[in-house]
Amino acid sequence: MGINYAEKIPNNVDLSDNRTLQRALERWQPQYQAWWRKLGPEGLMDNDVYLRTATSVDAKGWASYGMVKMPDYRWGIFLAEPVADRRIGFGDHRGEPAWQEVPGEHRATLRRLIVTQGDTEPASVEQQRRLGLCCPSLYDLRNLLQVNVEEGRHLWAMVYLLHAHFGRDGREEAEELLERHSGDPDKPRILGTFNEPIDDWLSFFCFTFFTDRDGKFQLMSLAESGFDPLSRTCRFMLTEEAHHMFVGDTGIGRIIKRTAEVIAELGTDDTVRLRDHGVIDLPLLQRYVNFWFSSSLDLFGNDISTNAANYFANGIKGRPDEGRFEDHDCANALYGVERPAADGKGLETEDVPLRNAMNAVTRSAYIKDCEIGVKRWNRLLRRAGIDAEITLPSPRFRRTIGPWAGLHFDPVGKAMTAAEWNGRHDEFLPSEGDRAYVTSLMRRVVDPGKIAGWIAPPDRGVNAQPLDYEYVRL
Ligand code: BYC
Ligand code: FE
Ligand code: FE
Repeated sequence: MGINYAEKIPNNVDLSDNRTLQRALERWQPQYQAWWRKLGPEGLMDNDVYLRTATSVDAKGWASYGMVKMPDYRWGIFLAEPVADRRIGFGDHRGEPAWQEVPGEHRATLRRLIVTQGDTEPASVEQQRRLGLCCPSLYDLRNLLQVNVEEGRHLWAMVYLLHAHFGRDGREEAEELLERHSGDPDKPRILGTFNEPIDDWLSFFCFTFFTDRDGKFQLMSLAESGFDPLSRTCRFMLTEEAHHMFVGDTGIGRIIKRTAEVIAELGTDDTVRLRDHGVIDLPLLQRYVNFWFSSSLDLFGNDISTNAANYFANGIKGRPDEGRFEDHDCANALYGVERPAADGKGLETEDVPLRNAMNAVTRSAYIKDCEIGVKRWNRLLRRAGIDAEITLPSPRFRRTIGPWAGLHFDPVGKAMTAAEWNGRHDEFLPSEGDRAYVTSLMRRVVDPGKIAGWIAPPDRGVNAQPLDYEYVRL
């Protein structure tokens, strides 16, 4: 399936065969461009950046690298190849042909899911817009900008679905996706995490590790959808998502490596001494992990959810890797969900209909995936001879969605009173002092091959380029 670069909007959906749709998207394009210039990466619109651009969806040709000024980036619309005779894989419509058009009765639901997904993409670009001003290296700057242009493309992916399948409502939603803004008190982004500031690179690496990974699991669930255009869009987005998580995983890994070096040099892990030497002490890293992990757990929605049950019953949203499960109907199965005990003390497990627990099922797969990365970080520490570990906090810790919302738990999941919490939360979450210290480290390093003192260099450059390659021409 080729891509027609003569067109204003690169695509593999035969856009030129549908003039009305093409014109509608060409009207949205300048609004997108204006949004990108205003709320995209600050101070970097006129620089050449070494970026990968999707040019086709097949295995070998989907990424081509070259120097591009970001406003000239070729944001396109790409769907993964169709699967011949694809059938709905789960729920009450299992075995029926997948839908190429939106079924009338599921229109509102699908629109809401697509808008929610779409809303996160520009939100993350807005959250990250000032990070270029304090990057630790040109290599990292380039990776940030790669993530940003791809999140921009993910917005295009959802806007295409809205324009192509939801008529006037869809066009209005597409405009509103550019009108809500991260952290805006009047028109915030839809989901909590996407209104949190990301002003330092430790937060950025935590976000790409934990929050982009929610993206991975949500996209996997939507890739199972009976609405085939949504499924195909999400399947292609997932190929890009892998790089975002790589950035977070290796970013934190390199911070740990650098801290371990300084601990070895000084022969102590004393926090004050480590901070004197300009590195990120492990308890500080742990508090950032606690913050972003707990925030990202909320993104899976309620543990017990009639929305989730309806999505599943109706073939709209499945489980990640639905094919791995044996039972694709789930109408008669139960799933144990933890919740506060009825007597107000401790917790109990309630067996609920599995369809209602799909958010909890997806969340637990997500937690397992996070654990794999954390194990890798801890291996780095062990190899450096350091007797400390990074851990994921309990799923009860600092939740605002689900059965634990509004209650207080420490990171190992032990209940606390509100008064105890108020006295101790600085032990668990970044304090003002922590944030001020991290901010003090954020000085821009942009000489090719140079790197800030709080992070180790990467193992290799991008696309076989050397580490001192000029990834961004400033
Ligand atoms: N903050 O029945 P429930 C990504 C709302 S990340 C605020 O449990 P459901 C990316 C919920 O909307 C992936 N509100 O909900 C990453 C509902 O509202 P209404 C993004 C929240 O529907 C990094 C109400 O609470 N994609 O791509 O089962 C960079 C009842 O909840 C939150 C998706 O999320 C929250 N955290 O589950 C760039 C996929 N959580 O209807 C990009 C699409 C829940 O009562 N979205 N609520 O007004 C969905 O599948 C579902 O909407 C959710 C919620 C999983 C989010
Ligand atoms: Fe995305
Ligand atoms: Fe992402």
